[in-house]
Amino acid sequence: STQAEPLVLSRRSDSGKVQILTLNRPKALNALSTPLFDVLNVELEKADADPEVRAIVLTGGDKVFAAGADIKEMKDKTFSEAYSTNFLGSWAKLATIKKPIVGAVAGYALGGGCELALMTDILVASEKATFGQPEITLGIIPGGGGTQRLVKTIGKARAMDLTLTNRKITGKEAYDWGLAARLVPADQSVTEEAVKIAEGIAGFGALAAQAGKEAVNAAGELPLSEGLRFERRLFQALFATADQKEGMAAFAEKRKPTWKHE
Ligand code: CO8
Repeated sequence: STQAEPLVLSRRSDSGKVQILTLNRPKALNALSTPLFDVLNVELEKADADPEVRAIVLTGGDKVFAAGADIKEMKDKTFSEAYSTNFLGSWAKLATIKKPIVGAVAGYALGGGCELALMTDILVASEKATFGQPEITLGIIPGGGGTQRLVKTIGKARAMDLTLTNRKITGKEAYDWGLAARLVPADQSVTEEAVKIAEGIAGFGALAAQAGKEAVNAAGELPLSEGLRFERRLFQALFATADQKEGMAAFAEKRKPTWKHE
């Protein structure tokens, strides 16, 4: 890429506990590309490995999240190129990160943008956000997990509607349908709200946060009896942590806990 600006901006919140990653191709409405994911993936891995970072925010800024995969970059791809390079294979790293990720969507979250938003753990949407899967208008289908994660998140009827009709929904609808966890008024910053939420998570013990994320995500993979067993085993395991002793001692002593994250 000839771009001087990094494709993803990375900064730490004032507390030092939240890594804020901002998609940064404003002129292309943050269109997603393999070079962009190369940068994003490095930043995600750094944040996941850094013990000072307790939570991550993924945003496109307060104007647009991402208007999908870069159509200009992929329009001439052949099957053999796509297959031999495993096109999109590196685009789902985010879903493997252990630390909680708060997504912040303002403006467009279309196609791969919607799918990337679906990979975050807690999604904050602006009322004026626009979600959709316009792939059918291009002769393709969602390729970043959209068809699978939408069904699990909003149900088959609505997932089919988005996938087959190019229907767009607002942030308010995304919130009402359970795609977004929080709704932010149109005149407020989704990024600021997401950082606030991430700071809240960062104020708890890191092991409990990681275990909570892991257990909730297991529900999407396991049959109920196995999921319940997995949850109980993780619950029991947390009694081996200093944070469980500290959290419960602090409650009994009517004071604030001091987490050791161990
Ligand atoms: N790819 C490349 N460039 C884009 C894209 C895109 N997806 N979206 C916008 N741009 C560019 C435009 O070409 C334009 O560039 P230029 O100024 O050089 O002409 C610039 O961004 C501004 O866009 P517009 O002028 O079109 O802005 P408008 O406000 O008129 O329209 C829209 C905004 C409605 C969002 C319009 O840009 C649009 O329809 N964009 C394409 C949306 C789309 O079809 N997205 C789906 C792409 S396919 C996909 O995402 C496959 C998923 C792969 C898996 C991903 C896993 C995470």
